[in-house]
Amino acid sequence: MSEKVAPLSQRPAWKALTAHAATLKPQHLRDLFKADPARGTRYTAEADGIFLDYSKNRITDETLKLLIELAEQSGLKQHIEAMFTGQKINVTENRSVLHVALRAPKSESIIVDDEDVVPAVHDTLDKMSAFANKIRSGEWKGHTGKRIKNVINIGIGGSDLGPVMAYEALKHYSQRDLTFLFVSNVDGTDFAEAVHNLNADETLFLIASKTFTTLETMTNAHSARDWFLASGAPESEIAKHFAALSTNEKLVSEFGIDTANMFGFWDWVGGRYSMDSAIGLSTMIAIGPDNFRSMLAGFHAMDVHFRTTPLEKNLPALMGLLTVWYTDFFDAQTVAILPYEQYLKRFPAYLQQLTMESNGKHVTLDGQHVDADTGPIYWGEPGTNGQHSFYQLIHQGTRLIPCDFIGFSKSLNVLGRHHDMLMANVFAQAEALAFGKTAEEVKAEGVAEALVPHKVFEGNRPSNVLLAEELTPELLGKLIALYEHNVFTQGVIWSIDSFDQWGVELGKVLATKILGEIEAPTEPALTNHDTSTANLIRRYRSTK
Ligand code: G6Q
Repeated sequence: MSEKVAPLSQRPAWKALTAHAATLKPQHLRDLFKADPARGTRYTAEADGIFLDYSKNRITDETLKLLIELAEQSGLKQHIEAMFTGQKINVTENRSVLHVALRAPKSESIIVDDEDVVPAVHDTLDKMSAFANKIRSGEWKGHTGKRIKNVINIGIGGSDLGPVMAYEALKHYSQRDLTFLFVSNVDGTDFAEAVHNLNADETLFLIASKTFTTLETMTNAHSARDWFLASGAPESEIAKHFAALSTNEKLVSEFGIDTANMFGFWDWVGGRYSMDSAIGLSTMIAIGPDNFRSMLAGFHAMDVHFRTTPLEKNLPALMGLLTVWYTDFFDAQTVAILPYEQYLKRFPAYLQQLTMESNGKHVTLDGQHVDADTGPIYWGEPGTNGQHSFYQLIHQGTRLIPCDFIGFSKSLNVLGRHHDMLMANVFAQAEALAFGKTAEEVKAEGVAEALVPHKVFEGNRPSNVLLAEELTPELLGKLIALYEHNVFTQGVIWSIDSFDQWGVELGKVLATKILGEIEAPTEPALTNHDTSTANLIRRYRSTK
């Protein structure tokens, strides 16, 4: 995509939205609903079994029209095509962005640098399936002849958050005689607690690292190797207990991992978009190759929806545009992700990386300072737990916090009335946020005059409700792809590169330097640091 777009503030739709926002802001959702009896059914869209009710947003037909014009003036359709056809849209790294190829059916072909990437994707999936089946069936034996009972994924960031989230999300479908653990933090406690009471001869480590150079992961991987060897296992048996998920064959083999047990992927898969690549091997071992493939089919269905559906019915595009609307025209700084599904407890954490590492940028594709706010802060917790802690602020605080509620018609663990109670809370929360409670309503309840203002709910607080039938592997794939493309839509509007992450580099470089100073045998001068940092390093050195 070399085509230049005008800065945001110069796009006609942006100017129109600025004027429109001023007329819309004083309007209350109560009035918008009153004025249009069909609003609650009209502002809905559905794709592949995911129903989106976006009627409780502070929008009108005019808002939608202008947001879609903005998408058009920002070249959204062209950018979508550019991504799906393998153009190098990650401009700062000169890379294609093809996580969509990871779930493309065998019959498709996607050409990158004159080569069709789809066959290699399926070869890797087949290799992963054979390996996963051997672990699941017990055919794969550890060095003492015992079967593998524990699978430990060692990775960080994109090589951790997706696998953890997917394992938790799909635990219902997992093989329960296998234990899955995830080690990411360089804090030794993470590793120590993971292997506590485990037998090394029943444990398989998956070293998940695209680059195979990441400090935390390599440190943990070496500790895993030491732990394994300290159990009395000979070095020659490492191959039975270590596999690598990586793009770096050379470093994998230098580490001592048999490259027959290496599952590869490609530079066009970004870390935070990699949970459906070889990085998902732990997920595949947990839920089995068939379930993994149905998760991929779910991803693909949402990819097709995003690529082919007109924007007014396009779920990811609508959600992305609404996020731009609140971020830039209502000064909303955050988005709350509120899954009413315990299995999705790590979904908000996963989305934090997906959204904030992608769109936490202030420089446009052509190197200018973006002339609007970008990437909101994503956060959240599963309901109903959050209702008893932070929802107070969402209901009665001074900030506008758009919420995404996620719920399912069927529970995977039917237990008395639990599920109806859970879902009643989804609908109640979205209703309370939108419509609130007026002073008149509070007074009519006989509340003492002095307490009335405290008990008023202003309402007019926006939310989306996403409703699906049941949390299946396929549905999870759709849900993740929905947010991937939602993030993509936002990035296109802001004209930023959603696929690089230069902002994580500086800290890494400084940490390496400081590590040398911390471990230096004689007191280092530290004159290259500010006085605060130098003082902290000195204090740490003298107290550690
Ligand atoms: C994700 C980022 C980052 C990355 C980790 C791990 O998009 O690039 O979170 O996934 O830094 O990198 P490796 O997989 O190379 O160890």
